[in-house]
Amino acid sequence: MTKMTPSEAFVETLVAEGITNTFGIVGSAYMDALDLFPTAGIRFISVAHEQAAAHAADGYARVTGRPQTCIAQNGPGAANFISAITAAFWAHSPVVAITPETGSMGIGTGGFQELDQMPWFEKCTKYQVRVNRPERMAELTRRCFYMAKLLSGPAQLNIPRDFFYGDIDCEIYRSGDVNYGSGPEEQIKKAAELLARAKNPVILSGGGVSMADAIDEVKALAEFLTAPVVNTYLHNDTFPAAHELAVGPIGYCGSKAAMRCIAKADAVLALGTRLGPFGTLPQYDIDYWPKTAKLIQVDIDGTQLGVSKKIDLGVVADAREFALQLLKALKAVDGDRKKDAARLADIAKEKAVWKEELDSWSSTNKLMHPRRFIKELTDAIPDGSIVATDIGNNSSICNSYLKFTGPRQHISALSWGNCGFAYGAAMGAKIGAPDTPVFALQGDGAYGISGLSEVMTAVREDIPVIAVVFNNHEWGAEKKNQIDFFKSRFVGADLLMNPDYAQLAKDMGAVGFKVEDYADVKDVVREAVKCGKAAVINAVIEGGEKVLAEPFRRDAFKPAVRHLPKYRHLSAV
Ligand SMILES: Cc1ncc(C[n+]2csc(CCOP(=O)(O)OP(=O)(O)O)c2C)c(N)n1
Ligand SMILES: [Mg+2]
Repeated sequence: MTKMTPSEAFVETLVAEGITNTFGIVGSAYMDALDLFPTAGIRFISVAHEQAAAHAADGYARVTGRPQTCIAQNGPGAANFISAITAAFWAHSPVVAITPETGSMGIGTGGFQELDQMPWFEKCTKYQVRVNRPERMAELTRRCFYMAKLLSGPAQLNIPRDFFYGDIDCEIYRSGDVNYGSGPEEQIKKAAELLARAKNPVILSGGGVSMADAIDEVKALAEFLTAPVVNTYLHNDTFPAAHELAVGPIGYCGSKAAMRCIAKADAVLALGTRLGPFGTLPQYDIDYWPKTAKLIQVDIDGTQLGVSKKIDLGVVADAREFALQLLKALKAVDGDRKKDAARLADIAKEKAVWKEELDSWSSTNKLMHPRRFIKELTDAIPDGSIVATDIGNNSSICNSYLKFTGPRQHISALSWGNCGFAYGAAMGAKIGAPDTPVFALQGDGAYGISGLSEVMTAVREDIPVIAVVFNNHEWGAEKKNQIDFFKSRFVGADLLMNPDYAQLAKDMGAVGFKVEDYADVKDVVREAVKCGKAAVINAVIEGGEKVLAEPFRRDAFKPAVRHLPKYRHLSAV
């Protein structure tokens, strides 16, 4: 036991947990601890809005595979975390949100910046703790890191601000590691038998595969089974796109090849995925989910097994460990299995058909048709880059085009679907992978929510991310709904008077590029990567009815019914 202050215990525990960077906005509530950060070797990255701090911690955690932190002033600062922490929750990303709060003697009195922060974070964290005595600072800080790893999601460390002060005796050490292992032997055997019997086994590779660094193991499994590998929604990095068995992602704006391949499955191995319902909805009028196929679901989060689909086998396991043992078990039951040439040919055919169709959609020479621009952009992004994608029509169109070489490269908003995700996440990703080009792909609307102001952060903190702003002068994804379901009556869907984001970037000290011709895209991307500074590419693209992709939620709309005479003209029926 060593005598120290709770601030020292807190900071020393962060150091023991490997924290070298944290994101936030300076605040009096934790200033006594903040003062120690530089000496402790912790860089405090000062952002423009706490939402970006939490997205950055999330992006950093996804790229490094280790818990990362954000910290905020009590009340309004902590409240600004909420949307981003929820994104991390659904991404199973181990973010430790540090929320100093009102002093312990003032809780419940309605003092300055008072917020009951525990219920606020209850539904978006996997674990919460309020430090209830200063003596427990190190223990409960450490606990948050352990729980974030164990439950693979955000943890909240809530600290009454007066508990940073005093003298305590404590011991500093690192929390334990977590490994879910391969699952019970009989389940592995059952999975092997099920897959060995199948004529058309398909592997559905989820975020857990990327998080467990299980690509090689999935590759070996897929090759043994001659099984096409489908990525789950917005997890395009869970299998190398160049592999002959890679067929791309299902879900919104995904790959028709993936959808057609999984539709033919008589057994699906869903690895490292909760099978989120939005990610398996019909798309392009293809109702691809194979309802009669045997379904094996493997995830470290047992609470998610069988939630959205009826499963034949649910295994709580680490994707990598499970895949390793499954291959051994498959070899034991089906050792003579040969490469299935007919299936390989079918997969190649489906991929060729989809490529041809997508190319035909993207081959217009009309200046700055979004698909043509996005094709040029995704071709120009160097192999191995990390790409953070936002939510919007154009960032979703990217799902059809984005190809990755390895895990932890596609950092997306997933089914939390919040506009304003990408820039903060990209900043965190860049901190985690400083030698890798990192892109943030955002619509003009999303960029305005959280992007534009964070360029100041990237400049100030020298975080050279490359933002691409799809500047179509509209909240395109929502405008598409108004086109399809409200006879093009636009309310709040236009973004007129957009500034020149390239010029604005320059004014903020970043490098700015304006692209109005797809022929310039490759050069601009090359320049942006080369410049080594925060860069913004203002891509002025077409918008509107002719170019917008399918709406997100066709499934959820009903014809507009208006009974009152004053609204009758707005009725669709
Ligand atoms: C925080 C948040 N607010 C609102 C929405 C609803 N929404 C979904 S997509 C979208 C439009 C996005 O527009 P933009 O970023 O310009 O991209 P575009 O669709 O034009 O490509 C909106 C407003 C959301 N998903 N998240
Ligand atoms: Mg837009």
